[in-house]
Amino acid sequence: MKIDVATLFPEAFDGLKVGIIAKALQKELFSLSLHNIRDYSADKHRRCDDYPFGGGAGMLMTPQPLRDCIRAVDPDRKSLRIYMSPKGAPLTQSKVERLARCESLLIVCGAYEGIDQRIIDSEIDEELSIGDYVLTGGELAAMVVINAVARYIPGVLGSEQSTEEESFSDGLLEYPQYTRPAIFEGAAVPEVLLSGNHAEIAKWRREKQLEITRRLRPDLLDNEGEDGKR
Ligand code: 58G
Repeated sequence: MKIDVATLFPEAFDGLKVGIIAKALQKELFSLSLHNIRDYSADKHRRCDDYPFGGGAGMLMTPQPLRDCIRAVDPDRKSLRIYMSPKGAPLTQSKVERLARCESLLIVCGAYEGIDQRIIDSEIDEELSIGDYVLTGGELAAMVVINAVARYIPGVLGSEQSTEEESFSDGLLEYPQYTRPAIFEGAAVPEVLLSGNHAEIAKWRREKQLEITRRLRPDLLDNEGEDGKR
């Protein structure tokens, strides 16, 4: 998997240079290339912003540097081109799985009050949102996508961790988990987990998943899981 990012703030992606994602980049399990949109500005002052037609507060990203950056990075339109935006389609675990199956992604990060609509219309394949809130730039949202996608790349997670057996893989919330000691500040681990009866443990976990999902996220039970996984 190859991931390209177009951004005015490549330094923001230092946030990916720690932990499991950093290790995966070192191991070259996927590549991450950051492209500074400002380097593509034809303006003598390298400006990338301009006033919105029709008026209104704030500035927009001007189309020329974005178009030239996107076309330089992905000249043959081989990448799935994503623009991070609060009006994008919500990012879900099943969308993450689909993105992880792509050969290459190009994630475009906006700034100011957003980008010229003509760039979205002519250069972007998908507009994605990480949630119903506005950020000052698309960088944090792009890092969320990259982090979530990276977990599906073979070798990124340890063999003991799995993307199959986790929250959302069946459209339900996770069951509660416990480690040693068996009693902590007077609170005991549920007896069944110490029983060694794996059928009983599996049954208990599934019941807990349903109970917790019913209580905290009943909306998730309305369908049969995002991709009919239940
Ligand atoms: C209003 C203000 C609309 C992604 C700014 C668009 C990006 C939230 C998300 C923008 C983002 C999200 C400029 C800054 C997009 C542009 C960017 N905010 N919820 N902000 O995924």
